[in-house]
Amino acid sequence: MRLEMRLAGLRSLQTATAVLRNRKVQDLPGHICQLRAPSPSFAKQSEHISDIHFCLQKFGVLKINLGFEDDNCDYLQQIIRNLHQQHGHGLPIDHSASRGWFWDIRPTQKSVEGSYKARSETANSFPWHTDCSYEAAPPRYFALQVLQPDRCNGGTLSILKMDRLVDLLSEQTRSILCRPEFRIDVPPEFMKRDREQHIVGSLLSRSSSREESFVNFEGRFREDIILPLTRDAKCAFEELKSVILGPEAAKHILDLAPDKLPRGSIILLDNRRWLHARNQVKDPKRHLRRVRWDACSFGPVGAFDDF
Ligand SMILES: O=C(O)CCC(=O)C(=O)O
Ligand SMILES: [Fe+2]
Repeated sequence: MRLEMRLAGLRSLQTATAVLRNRKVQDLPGHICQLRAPSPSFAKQSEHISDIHFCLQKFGVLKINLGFEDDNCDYLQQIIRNLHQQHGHGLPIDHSASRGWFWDIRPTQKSVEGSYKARSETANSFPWHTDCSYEAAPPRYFALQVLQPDRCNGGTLSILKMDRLVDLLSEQTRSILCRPEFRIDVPPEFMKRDREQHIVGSLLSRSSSREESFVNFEGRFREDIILPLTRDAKCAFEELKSVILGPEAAKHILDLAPDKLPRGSIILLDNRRWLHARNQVKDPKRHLRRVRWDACSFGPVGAFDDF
């Protein structure tokens, strides 16, 4: 019987993970499910693809441990094609003709004067954010494959579940964050001539999950490019920021240091249900490869389009 069907009706995460553990999915501390892909052929097995889809839907996070060398990311490419074919995920958007679906995250040499480097090409820390928050249709999922972890005690990826933050917000703040009263600027390195330089939208969106009876929230966030457009939005944004940086949220942060994300591991995340951050990269050879897929529109769009 299919895993989804066996799990239908299960209410608690603990029960679900216990069922998963009996199968071939293990649980990392902090409830991150792990799958093993012992050989490249796993990318073609529909049961393996169903397990990945299930974990992404249920938990919004999953770690896959590869049992083989794959610096070309062929396995990852194949599972995304199969998630598309078998479970309706949208395919990634090409970064460019030469880079295709994949983007290298690693510190590069200084860029040519006047041109901007993407921040993923620097060694800087990234505060809490969701990817592509400035897009009307941000990708639902992204994956990072570790080619070279940071060997100098830097470059740790941390994740924080959106629901945990929303629990800490007042009901009024939640409602305001769901209103399209925020300007979100396209960062300079992604600004293209003749293209929108900002969008106006909400930071939260209520989504009724198919499996659970309660409403949960999806979010987008990147502090340096968000401008609240009303007095209410400004207060709600301040509350959200203080909750993200506060002691209660800190209890729920999962730090994925290199011992948890070694070479050959892939972390897959729901970009709307988890925030992520990275501390400063110390190893100049740290190297991850990123792919983002399943872009779809986020929440209601702007009533303040003239801002
Ligand atoms: O380097 C990392 O661990 C994460 C990078 C990241 O968040 C990004 O490129 O958006
Ligand atoms: Fe990111």
